[in-house]
Amino acid sequence: MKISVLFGILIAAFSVHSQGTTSQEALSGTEEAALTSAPQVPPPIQRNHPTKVVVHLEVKEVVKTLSSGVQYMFWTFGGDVPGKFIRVREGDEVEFHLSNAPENLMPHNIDLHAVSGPGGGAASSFTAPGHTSQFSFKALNPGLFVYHCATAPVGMHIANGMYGLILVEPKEGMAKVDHEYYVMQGEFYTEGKYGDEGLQPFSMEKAIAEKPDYVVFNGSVGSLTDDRALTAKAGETIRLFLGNGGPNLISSFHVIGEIFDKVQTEGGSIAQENVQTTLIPSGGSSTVQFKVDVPGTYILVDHSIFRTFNKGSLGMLKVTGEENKEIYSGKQSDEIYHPEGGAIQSVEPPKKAAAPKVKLTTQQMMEKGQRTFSQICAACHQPQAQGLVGAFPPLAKSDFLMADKNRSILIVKNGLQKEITVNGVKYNGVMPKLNLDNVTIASVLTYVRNSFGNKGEPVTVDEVEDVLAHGK
Ligand code: HEC
Ligand SMILES: [Cu+2]
Repeated sequence: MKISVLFGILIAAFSVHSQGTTSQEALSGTEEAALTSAPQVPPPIQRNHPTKVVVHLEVKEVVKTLSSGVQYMFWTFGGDVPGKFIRVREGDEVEFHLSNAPENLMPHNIDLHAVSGPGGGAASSFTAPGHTSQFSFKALNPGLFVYHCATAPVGMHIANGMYGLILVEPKEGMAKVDHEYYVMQGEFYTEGKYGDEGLQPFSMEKAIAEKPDYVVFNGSVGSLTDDRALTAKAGETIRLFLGNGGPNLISSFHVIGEIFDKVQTEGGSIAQENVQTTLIPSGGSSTVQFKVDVPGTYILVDHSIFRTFNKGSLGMLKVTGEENKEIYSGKQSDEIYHPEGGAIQSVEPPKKAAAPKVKLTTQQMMEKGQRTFSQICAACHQPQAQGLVGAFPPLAKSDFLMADKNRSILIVKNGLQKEITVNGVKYNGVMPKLNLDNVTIASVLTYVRNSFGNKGEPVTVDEVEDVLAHGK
């Protein structure tokens, strides 16, 4: 008798407890997710029940400023690096629509670390230019999660800026703060050195060596400095949602002049207190919270400090308000922390040059072809066109390439997806359709047919037009 009563109480206690820890709440309603660009964060979730959240995210390949005078072809989730911030609630069903803009060159997908399922959604979201894919997942675990592109070559897609954060708020909500901001670190690997001007192609070699030229917050040098700094007033509380896209480096995130009152290490649930520097793994996150007590400019850094002063990982938090001499009695000055590069002016992305009416000389086509090769083809076919065993066929001394000029024009125009044999080795991969214009196709083929040990006639624009008109 007594035992069964006790048992009943235990069962009751257990079922109450289990309701509190698993997502048994009923799903109701549908809403479109509010997405924001860094450093903004969507507003806290007011719902006390899970719902269906619809996310529309568009991948765009865009030329933007990496540093003053330096442009880069970024691959983005939503037009900027990092990608849009997504905020949902524990237990929500997320219906994800990934669109790949028609003018893009590459296929893309998304792996969200908040997904419980194969690839984090990667295979289900694989999307060619001009297409939209849809898949759904249940946000089972609360936390701050990274998402990124996972299309081959994965490292290159991440290095070009394809990462962002998704916050799954715990069902009990998060403590109120005065400001929430979104800051995500990432490295860029360029052909030129830090500061070399112009449009900089991605360097696969430096990426493999893990030697970036740029380490930045929010996609560019100076994204959070001067009039783009984060702001607050003395006495206010701040929460930073921090992410690290990598693709290689670990961040030692620190705010000069502040101590984090709370840190949810690696974006997890349990808060650690009174922390100076928090490690953010590549492909990981950290949520930090602190109160700013006195006015001044606080500097956000990766405390692997050469990155900060020589590669760009420097941001600012400008705090206004009343001095409090008891907490800090000193002359306020940010001089010694002033960024060496100075202010960044935003630059309009250069317009895509219209196909020139003038005929290029073979020499000019070789030069244009070389640029196209290093910006587009090298990522897969490798910098010396030597190919990658089991994945990408060589263009260097390729019997397949040199055997049929017309066929090579069609491949570069339309992509290729069938079994082929190059120099006696079989390949069966996917070369995406690259949306190149005829001058570019002629130039890049002229270049590859006369480089890397190949020797052949140039390919003219007339030949390309002719082959494409007749489809053979
Ligand atoms: C995203 C990766 C990727 C990019 C970028 C790419 N290719 Fe390819 N390419 C491939 C794959 C994979 C194959 C083999 C396809 C198959 O097996 O059906 C291929 C095959 C070829 C072939 C025929 C095989 C050979 O070795 O001769 C040529 C020619 C070629 N690519 C040229 C180019 C040129 C020129 C560019 C740049 C304008 C380029 N590719 C960009 C992945 C790529
Ligand atoms: Cu991608």
